[in-house]
Amino acid sequence: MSELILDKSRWGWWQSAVFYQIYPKSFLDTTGSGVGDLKGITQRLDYLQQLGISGIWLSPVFRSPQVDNGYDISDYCAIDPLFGSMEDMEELIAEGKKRNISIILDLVLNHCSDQHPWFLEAKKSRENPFHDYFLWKDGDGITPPNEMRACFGGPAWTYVPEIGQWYFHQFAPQQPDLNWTNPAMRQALYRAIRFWVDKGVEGFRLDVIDQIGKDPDLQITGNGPRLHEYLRELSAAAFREPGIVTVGEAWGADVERAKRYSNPDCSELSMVFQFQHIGLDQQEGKEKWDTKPLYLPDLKRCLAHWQNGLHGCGWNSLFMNNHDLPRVVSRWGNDGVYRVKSAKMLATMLHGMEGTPYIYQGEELGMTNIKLPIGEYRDLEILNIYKERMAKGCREEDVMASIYARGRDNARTPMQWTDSENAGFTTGTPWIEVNPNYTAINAAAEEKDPDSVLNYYKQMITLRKSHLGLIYGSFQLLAEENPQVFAYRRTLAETGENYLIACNFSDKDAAFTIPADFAGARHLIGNYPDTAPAGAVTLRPYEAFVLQK
Ligand code: TEU
Repeated sequence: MSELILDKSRWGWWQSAVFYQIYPKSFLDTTGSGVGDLKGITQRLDYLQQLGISGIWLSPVFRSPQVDNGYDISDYCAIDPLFGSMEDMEELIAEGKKRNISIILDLVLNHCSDQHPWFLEAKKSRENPFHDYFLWKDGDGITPPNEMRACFGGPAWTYVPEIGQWYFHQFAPQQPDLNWTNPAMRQALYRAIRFWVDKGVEGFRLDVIDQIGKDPDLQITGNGPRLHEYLRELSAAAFREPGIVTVGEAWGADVERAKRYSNPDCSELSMVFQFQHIGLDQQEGKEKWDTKPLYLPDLKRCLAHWQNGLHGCGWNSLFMNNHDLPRVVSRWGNDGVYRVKSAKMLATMLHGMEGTPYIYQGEELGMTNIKLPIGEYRDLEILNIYKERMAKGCREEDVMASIYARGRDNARTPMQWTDSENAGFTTGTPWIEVNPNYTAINAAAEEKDPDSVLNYYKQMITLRKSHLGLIYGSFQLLAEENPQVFAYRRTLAETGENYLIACNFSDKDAAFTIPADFAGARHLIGNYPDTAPAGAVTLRPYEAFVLQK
């Protein structure tokens, strides 16, 4: 059945797919440089095929000064030598296709690098043809044009004394914002995208796409007035083939907006990453940067709102973590004694819903966050937070506690392949510390252990692919106020399929009543060996299962 649904020439194939995010710096190093590379990804395609995924979202591998690990692109049509060559990319695409694994590239279209030739030209003079590719304001170099702050700290404006103007940047000063009001700039981006489509790339993740319609004069960053107009133009110009999958990163998306983004008329994108369930703020003053403790009823209500809001008129992406967010087992699960149980529970909760699931590398192993001394962190966001808060007089242990909870590098440590030195990630010195728990948590050990998190992910992915109701069924939240249990039904009227997904989010027993119509139901998957009986039951710590009736 899955082959039928996963026909990649058809629109919508990605609805039955599971995608896997690779953060290339930390995946697998084949040269001893200490940094992962494209050849390393090609080497592990068999591993990914066995996992059952249909596509790889590859964080940026384009030429870049790497100020923000590739999210600062200096050439959209070249591979950064750090990761290998164009031939390596062509080989990855071809080897991926042999295994029915699509390559989805990460397009950073809101901004580029200050080392991009466009910007180097633009800052030469106000008359330069590339000047208008960026957003400028006249000024004296002392007072920025307005109060806007950049996401990684400091003002959103940087002065270029040679031309007496400030340029606008929502992120680091080395990431100048592109001017989307300029049609020539937009066409230049579309040409770069077509370059990759012609190479066989089958999809794109669009970085901070809801920020392209910014208007610094009006102090607007996300959801600008022309945003959806730009997206429709982009889609028509660059994503013409029905098989191309697109997922936009949209921190500012609510359900109403997401319906427009993921409208089945294909006028914009396939789907967006929305962040309401993640419960973290994007920017707006870094005081709000800290993680919030999980309150399960809120998470359930939020996800239910998205499930029901997009059913039949849009499409959800399902994810719990990525390269910007804490590892989920450390955040919503339990990375101590219940690590394996809670990682499986979280997988059940996510993969049981309607939408396209995304797995962040290492999540399938139950990899955990790391805590490092400040000097071992590499991420500019962490380093800025540390500097800003220390300068304000915060206590160092408080600053570090925030960083341990939310810092991006905690989830960016190398993939744990084996129990040998550096987790089998590199023969050199890794660019960032390997989590010392690799001796216990690694892919080689999990492949051999039938009860591992890895083998559970494989089963869950297989289950999804072979049950239409888990892909397309409607969603109904159960036991909304229960503070420990997240349970829901999935129903596909056309085929008469009914599913019950029940997940205990706590390390205590939890009472739950299995609805009467599930008496005698089939136990499809679960993280405890024995089947739950019907009626009033006790869910054991982090217990999760899927029943079918
Ligand atoms: O992230 C968008 C973004 O706003 C993040 O900065 C996020 O708010 C923050 O990391 C949370 O702590 C995208 C990329 O995913 C991220 O890696 C880039 O740094 C950023 O855009 C700039 O391109």
